[in-house]
Amino acid sequence: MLSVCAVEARDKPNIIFILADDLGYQDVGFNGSRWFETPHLDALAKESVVFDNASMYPTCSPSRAALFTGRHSFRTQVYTVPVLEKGKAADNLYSRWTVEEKHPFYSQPLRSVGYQLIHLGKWHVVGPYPERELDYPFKKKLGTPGSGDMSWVERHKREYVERFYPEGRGFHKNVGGTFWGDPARGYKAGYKSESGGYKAPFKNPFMQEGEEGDWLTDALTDEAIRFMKENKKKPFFINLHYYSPHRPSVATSSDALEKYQKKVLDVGTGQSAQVTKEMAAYGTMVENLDMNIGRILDALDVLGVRENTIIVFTSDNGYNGIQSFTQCLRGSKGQIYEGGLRVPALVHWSGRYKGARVDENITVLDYFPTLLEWAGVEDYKSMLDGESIVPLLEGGSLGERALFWHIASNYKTPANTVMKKGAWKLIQFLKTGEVELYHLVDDPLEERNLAKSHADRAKLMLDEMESWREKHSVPLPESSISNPKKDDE
Ligand SMILES: [Ca+2]
Repeated sequence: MLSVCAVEARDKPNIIFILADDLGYQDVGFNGSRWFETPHLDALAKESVVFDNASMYPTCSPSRAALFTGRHSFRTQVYTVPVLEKGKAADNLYSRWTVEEKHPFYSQPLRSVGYQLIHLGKWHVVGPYPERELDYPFKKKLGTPGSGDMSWVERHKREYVERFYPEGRGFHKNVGGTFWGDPARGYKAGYKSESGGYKAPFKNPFMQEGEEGDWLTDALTDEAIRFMKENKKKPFFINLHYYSPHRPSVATSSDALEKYQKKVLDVGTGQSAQVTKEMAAYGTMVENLDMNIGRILDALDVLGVRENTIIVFTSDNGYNGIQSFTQCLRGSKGQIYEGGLRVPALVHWSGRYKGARVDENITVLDYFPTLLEWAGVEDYKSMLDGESIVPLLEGGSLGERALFWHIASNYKTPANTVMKKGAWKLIQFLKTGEVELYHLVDDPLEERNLAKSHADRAKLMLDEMESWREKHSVPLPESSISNPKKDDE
């Protein structure tokens, strides 16, 4: 009986889920940039299914909570990065940082069917003080220890907090994952430190310290390759969630920095001729990330497991407006316009899927059910909000789906619900009730709000959005125009 199970487990594909942090849709060559240098990804994209309309949430925390659980923000109560939230309590449902145990992570069912799993890099789905998150909803936003304050470390290695770490969620190993949203947190000077946590010493208490000159992204890749070698005979799952290229923007070398500072204007994307030092440094980090993806691909070839390994590559939200630019999309990280939501996304399985570009909408919620299908998990009973994208990978369609984002706290955009259906996108701001309607094919820059000129379409979509909120009892901030409690006042 044991040997039968072993054979079945070995036949499952290996999966590598590579998540970049804050990498914009057009910060890669395969989506039209002539400024960024991503030769390995561009070559991979030619043999992959590339998604042109893959959307996440506009910030890290809600994207990662939704990715791991396959559930909407209002279920995990993670709407925005907690420390970034702005404004009065009445205008916000303040976010959790720690995802509660009642929401299973995809790593748990994958482990149950025989995968060997490692998480590397940014985790961010546990808060610094989970014990302060018991009394929900919160009266004020959550806080965080200052940069360089390591007083939380020992507490996080104990039982109560450990359960919210990768090993408590089904992974066999964690390298570098903690509550940190960026790697500079070990340094008192934070973003102003020369290292930024990218250059050793990393000061990350959840991974082995590097030697002078080591680069964090390279070190995480080394650990991923080691794990592949150790587990090449078993199905492995590598959750390679790089910290890079999130701020702080640290140049990989002075030569690389100089190269990006001398770049000429890319006419297509508008990526700049007068580049800031920050953007040049970010360019070096994107190039380094791409080089590391090349290393992963080479390792798969050397181990002879490429044919049976699925690679997902994407980013957790749009580009940070301080680090990058495109003239082809509106807005950036933190905003619900396409520059904030849309990310590069590809799926590669050389043994199975042909290279193609897909324009159907997919969201962060679709990965969990897709992973279950790849892993052959047939008896998963827990609730999921997305759909497997396997039909799209095989040249089919998922039909015209209504997709939703509910962001009930304020950061760069006031609290809102967003709905996409085909090329149409409706935004309702919760406090004012103001509505914006865009046709993303005719108007990719979201410059023409059609809410008045296409009032019938806007009403139809608003009705569908309100029914969706009603059906799922989606909570609203106290000051929301649609909040029934507000009407009673
Ligand atoms: Ca991010």
